[in-house]
Amino acid sequence: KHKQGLTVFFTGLSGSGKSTIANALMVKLMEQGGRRVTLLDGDLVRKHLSSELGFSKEHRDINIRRIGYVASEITKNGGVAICAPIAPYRQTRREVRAMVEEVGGFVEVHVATPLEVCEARDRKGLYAKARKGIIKEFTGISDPYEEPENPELVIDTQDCSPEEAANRILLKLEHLGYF
Ligand code: GGZ
Repeated sequence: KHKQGLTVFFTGLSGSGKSTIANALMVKLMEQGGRRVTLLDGDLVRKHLSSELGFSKEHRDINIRRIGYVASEITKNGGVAICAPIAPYRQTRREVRAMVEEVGGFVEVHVATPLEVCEARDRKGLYAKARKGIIKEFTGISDPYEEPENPELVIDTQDCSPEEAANRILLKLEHLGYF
């Protein structure tokens, strides 16, 4: 297990802090050295891999399956893939887990910042637009988010900084035997 490839799969609402924590985790893993780390951030995947897709259930599922496939290839080759999409559907996350677990490790991290907090922060103004109906099918407002039932780790950003969150994940990875 020590040298095995691994996918760290974040899931959570828009503005929950997934990207920030994923970046902090990537920096820490790179500092440790040893393993190649690839960050598949939601925004960059949308730009480079899924630019033709919208936010219907069908399109989100295609997006998540693409991310899962790339993550499984990285994992198969002994690398570390960090993914940070919303990934709102339980069944689709389950499919990705199954695909990755065939070739290595899968660690699901639920960034469980409550909707009220994400909406109050509203860093990009998207929640305001979603409330007005300017953005349709917005996760948490007018589209579902199915909470993970058995994630390896739950992080609430109200009681820890991105730095602390990344440390908690590192600790978890050590306990699970990946490092
Ligand atoms: C949710 C949306 C939507 C809708 C645009 N619903 O906070 P952000 O801006 O930077 O991250 C969100 C990102 C979500 O893309 P994902 O690929 O992670 O979603 S999924 O996993 O469901 O495929 C948000 C922005 O895109 N965004 N419209 N309607 N988020």
